[in-house]
Amino acid sequence: MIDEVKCTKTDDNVDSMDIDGAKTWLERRDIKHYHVLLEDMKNLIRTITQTQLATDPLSEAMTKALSKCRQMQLDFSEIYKNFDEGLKKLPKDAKTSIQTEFKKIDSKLATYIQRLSEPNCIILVAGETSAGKSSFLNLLMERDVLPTSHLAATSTICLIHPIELESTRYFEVHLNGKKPKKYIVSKQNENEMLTKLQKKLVCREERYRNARVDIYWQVPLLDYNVSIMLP
Ligand SMILES: Nc1nc2c(ncn2[C@@H]2O[C@H](COP(=O)(O)OP(=O)(O)O)[C@@H](O)[C@H]2O)c(=O)[nH]1
Ligand SMILES: [Mg+2]
Repeated sequence: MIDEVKCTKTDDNVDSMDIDGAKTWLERRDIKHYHVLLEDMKNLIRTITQTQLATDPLSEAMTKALSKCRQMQLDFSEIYKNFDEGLKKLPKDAKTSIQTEFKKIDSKLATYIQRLSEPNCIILVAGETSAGKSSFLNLLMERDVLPTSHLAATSTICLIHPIELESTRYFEVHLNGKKPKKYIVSKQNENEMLTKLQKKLVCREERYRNARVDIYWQVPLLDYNVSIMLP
């Protein structure tokens, strides 16, 4: 079962990089080089990522935790499946009395089994105001994306979704009952867009009550099926 656990990034992303992708990857990390050939750039990227993975204890801890989380998901899924099978085999009257006692048990079991089969995992970052949550997440994103302050700063729920290294960064604002609005972040407008994003994250206007902002950004330490929630 452990073979199904896939929590670490592989070299696949580097293999499929084109020259622009490789250049962007190196530029974003401020890595100076004199390579002109794509293959040379890819080799440099492979060396950097492998060295980082091998020496980064945080990355190792994160991989272990995610792998454990996935294993627990699979174990729970197995328990629910066995329970569901067992329920089906019960004599009719016993089954009916269980269904009366635990309302909608069949559909609940089906929902849980379905949810547990999805590899997505949300990491909740919680702590007191000024504990350093936003600062920590900015470190993971390698950029001051979230506002930080000794006073209460982030007041809107944030969901950070790691994206591929060369993918375009963007954020989506979900206001109550409205179609989400998408803001694309490019190399040219990055500062301006981050200022806009931070304004939205600290906004205390009534229409921002229960708002959620989804941020699509590179998080080199995390796999793509993990999201971070900052309530
Ligand atoms: N000295 C120190 N200050 C920190 C550290 N992390 C965050 N801060 C500061 O503490 C304040 C609150 O941090 P912030 O990330 O906004 O906390 P949050 O409310 O939990 O999101 C900011 O002024 C940060 O600059 C840290 O590790 N050491
Ligand atoms: Mg904060």
